[in-house]
Amino acid sequence: MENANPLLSLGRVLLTGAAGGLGRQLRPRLRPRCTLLRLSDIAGLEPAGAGEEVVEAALEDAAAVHRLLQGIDAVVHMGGISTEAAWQPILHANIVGLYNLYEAARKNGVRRVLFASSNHACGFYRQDQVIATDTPPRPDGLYGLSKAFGEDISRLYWDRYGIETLCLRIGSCFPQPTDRRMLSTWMSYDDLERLVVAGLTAPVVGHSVIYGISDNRSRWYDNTGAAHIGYRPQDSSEPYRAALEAEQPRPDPQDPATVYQGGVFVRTGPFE
Ligand code: NAI
Ligand code: 15L
Repeated sequence: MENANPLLSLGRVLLTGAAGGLGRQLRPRLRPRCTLLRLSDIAGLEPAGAGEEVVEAALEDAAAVHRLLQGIDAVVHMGGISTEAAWQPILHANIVGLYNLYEAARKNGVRRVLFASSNHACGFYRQDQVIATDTPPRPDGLYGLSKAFGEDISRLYWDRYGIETLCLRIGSCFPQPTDRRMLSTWMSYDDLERLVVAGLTAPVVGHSVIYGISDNRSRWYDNTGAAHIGYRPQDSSEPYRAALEAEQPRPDPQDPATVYQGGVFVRTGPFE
């Protein structure tokens, strides 16, 4: 954690998915910078501390989501189904939930959203390709499809209502890379914080896409088109390479999970 400057106020921020892996990382990192940090999830949360509000809400509950966005300046939207799953939960949390979120943003006058998209919106690009911030989605499953929907609904609300959204095509945000694929997709928690703070403080976001990755040597993503966000990753997967390559067998080059950027997601499911 760094740059915890109490003079830098991010305003009144809503963090959804606050009980999740990334939400729990962001909570203490954002709180010192916000006038108010409103935390929400469908799952239980630690009680509110100073400068916090805790509100349990299901994303598919339109009235609850409307109340959630009242008096909010910006939303960091981490909530929802975060992996490949059956259609019904994805439909409720990631499709209906996003519609509810953008309608609530419009009705409450919220000006900016950071939307946790995913590399799986583009999982069927090949690992020997480098894709850019204007590369269209190529989802690798229902989960990736729901993230592509998020990128599209946020563009609609920018074009029509001027609500800014930064779509974070997050790679693999975990304490450290744990397989060969993550040498290309990994983002550290400190870089996640840098990315979210950059997205909340950039003077102009409009509707933009940025890849959520650290400064990895091997990469499939080119963030040149998102230079206006001012995200400067400082970590890298490289220090983990030697141990990972020594521990893990060379993958089968014919396996679709090795051919495509989405990895095993390209052959996961379907689920009923
Ligand atoms: P997570 O699964 O740990 O957290 C998601 C949170 O959303 C959970 O606490 C869950 O209770 C909540 N949630 C699920 N359904 C809900 C509903 N219907 N209403 C309200 N809340 C609901 O996921 P994680 O790892 O923290 O990821 C956060 C976001 O970032 C997710 O949207 C995920 O798709 C995205 N992402 C994460 C990546 C990673 O490497 N961790 C990579 C790419 C994208
Ligand atoms: C994601 O979108 C998931 O939320 C996360 O759990 C990882 O599977 C990540 O992608 C990844 O591709 O490593």
